[in-house]
Amino acid sequence: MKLKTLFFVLFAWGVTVAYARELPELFPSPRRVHVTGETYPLPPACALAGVSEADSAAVRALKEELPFRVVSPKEASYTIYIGKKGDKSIKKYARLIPSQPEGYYLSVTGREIVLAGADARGTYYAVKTLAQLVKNNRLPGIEIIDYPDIRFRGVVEGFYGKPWSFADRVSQFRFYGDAKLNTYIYGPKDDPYHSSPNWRLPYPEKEAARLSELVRIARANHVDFVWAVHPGQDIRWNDADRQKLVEKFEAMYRLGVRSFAVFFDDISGEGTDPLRKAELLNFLDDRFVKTKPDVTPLIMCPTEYNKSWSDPEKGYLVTLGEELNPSVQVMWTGDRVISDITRDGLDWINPRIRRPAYIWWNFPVSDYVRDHLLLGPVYGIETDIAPSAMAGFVANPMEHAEASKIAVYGVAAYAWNMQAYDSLQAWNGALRYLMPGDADALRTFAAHNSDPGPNGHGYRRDESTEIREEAVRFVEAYKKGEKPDGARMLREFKKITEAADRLLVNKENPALVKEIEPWLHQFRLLGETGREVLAMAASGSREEFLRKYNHVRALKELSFQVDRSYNQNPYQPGVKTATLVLQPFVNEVLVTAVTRHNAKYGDTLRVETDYCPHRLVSNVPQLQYLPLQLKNNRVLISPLLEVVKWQPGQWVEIRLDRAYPLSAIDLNFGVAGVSEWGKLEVSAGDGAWRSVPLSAKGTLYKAVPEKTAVRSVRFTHTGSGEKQVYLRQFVVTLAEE
Ligand code: 14T
Repeated sequence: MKLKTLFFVLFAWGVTVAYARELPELFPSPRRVHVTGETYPLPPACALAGVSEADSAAVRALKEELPFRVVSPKEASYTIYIGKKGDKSIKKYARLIPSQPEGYYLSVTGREIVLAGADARGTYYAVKTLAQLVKNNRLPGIEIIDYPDIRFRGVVEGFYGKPWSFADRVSQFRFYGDAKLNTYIYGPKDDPYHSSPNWRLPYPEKEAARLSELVRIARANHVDFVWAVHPGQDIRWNDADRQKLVEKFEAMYRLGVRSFAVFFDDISGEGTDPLRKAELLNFLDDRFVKTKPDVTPLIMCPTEYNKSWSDPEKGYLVTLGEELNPSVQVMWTGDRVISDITRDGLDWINPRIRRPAYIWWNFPVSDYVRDHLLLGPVYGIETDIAPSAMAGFVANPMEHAEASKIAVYGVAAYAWNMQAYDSLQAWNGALRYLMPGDADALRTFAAHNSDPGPNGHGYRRDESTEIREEAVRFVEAYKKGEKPDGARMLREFKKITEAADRLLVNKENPALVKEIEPWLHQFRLLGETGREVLAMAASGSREEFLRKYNHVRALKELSFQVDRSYNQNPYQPGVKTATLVLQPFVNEVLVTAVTRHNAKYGDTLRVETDYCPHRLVSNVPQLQYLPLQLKNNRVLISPLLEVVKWQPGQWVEIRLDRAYPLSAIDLNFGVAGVSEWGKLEVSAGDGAWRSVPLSAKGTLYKAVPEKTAVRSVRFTHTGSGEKQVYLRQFVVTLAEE
């Protein structure tokens, strides 16, 4: 390298570094940025070149987000050139525009701004980036060349539970515009007109009007509103039903929808057939999608939508890969229903379906752990995947729309620029975006509300990472009989109460506060309980200990009341917070403190933690890791939404911590005829089992065992052949003793 060039490079680099500090953080990270080192005051008046031709959403965003006064070219000393490749206004810059769809070239100098898109959406994104560049009413001298890694990026509203509201969705679309997300797939499991049997019916007028309005707002933010149908549970492979589908698509088209999907997830029976499915989808593709030039490629979700469910013998995925029109996009959740997205995982699926998978990432969805919030950083999506290995990347969110933005922000950062993805940076950015004035309090809350707790999918997240080691150290030392320094733990619990209080009265983001409010109350109680438990551990006098002990009991009862009063859905009712590290910390310290106190003073104080003493044991793989719930005198297996494949000889057992008299056992596997292939048995715990007869009412089965004490209850598949059932209910009710 010549000396002159070297100096130049070092100089340019120095300027870049210096101004990178000044530069507002751009989100998602642009691909190439060059700052000149200058900054300029926002021009009060400027001419706009290209507005008549340019994308209308881009022009509107420009006028809304930047306070310019528009003047005629003659009066102006400053000009904004806006347009897309091929437009006259930006002809001079055409060779600087990246060729990738949605890409753009942006530059700011002392005399002009150039916003040049590869296409209309690219122009819009150039404006969105420009808006982020304004800081203290100044703009930096800058050049940006930018484009996304993944073509379709966004959210699939695909969860079970209360669908998002109109206001939720409007707020999402604005956010997607800011985050350069271009896709929203509408597929709420609990919308009757999306799923069986009502998918055949048109939306009632009022709902249709609302959907139409949503489609319009999505479009104004350059978001493709994809309407999905979920017909698999009762579809018949005949002409009548395929016409019904076309009719429904036509009706949605009239409402403004230009993107469509067909989901075949979580179904059993006829609808799973891959050949028939491919036939139907190709029909829809040929007769509907391809006849309308403004409709985007059809998307489908297979029944075997993850590796653990795919049966290599039956070749389901390969059939789809071979038979489906090449333009049809195929969704995929990874190695499991809920899992990391990895390079190896994509290397496995893509050759089978003969196209890059369209990722349906089941995060931060919480429909399988509805008493928890998933607010932690986005991680477990690999950054060394070739962008071309994924046709799309959409996240399935929580029913809490605003709170889901934390994770969706991370997904947006990842899908735009994988190489630059930094999990913690995106997380912090999201917290500031949602609550600029209370980001620290929100961080404290989110840091302790990220793990879903034990669940049937075996999916876990880090939680309380900054205090975890300290918590372990404290408990270990305390149990050994040492007097560990609790200052750091105490500080954390104080921070928790402060954060909860501040968030409870926060006025910046009322939608978010409303969603998380029950958890904030629970979090506040945790902060108090933590402090008092630490006080018990440190306390010298018997009187003080008793006072703290009584307070902790009161706090625990209050926490129990919150858990029983809010979020009473039938699946995982209640409100849980900080369950991975801090709740166990509180319980361990409490139990140790009370035991020690009892020994020292001869007292008989009792402790109740909400830990479930009973166990589930099973050799049915899908049931093995399901948590048990304890509700008053009822012990139950957390219901599962998926189809459970049950092989002959396999059983599921509730093993109680000791023998109890039972008043009832209730089973609901979502199917009738259960007693023809299975038997229910109880045991006193001595290894001997006796059968109990079942009485049926539809799919509900009930047994009332004799009043002898029972330690274990099990149900075994004693028939032949795989059974497909739903675990709706498995409840053991303990009798009064
Ligand atoms: F279509 C799929 F890719 C998919 O993930 N479908 C559902 C989805 O609607 C749900 O939100 C998500 C998380 O619970 O998982 C899928 O549904 C299931 C899958 C299960 F294994 C629901 C319950 C299950 F046990």
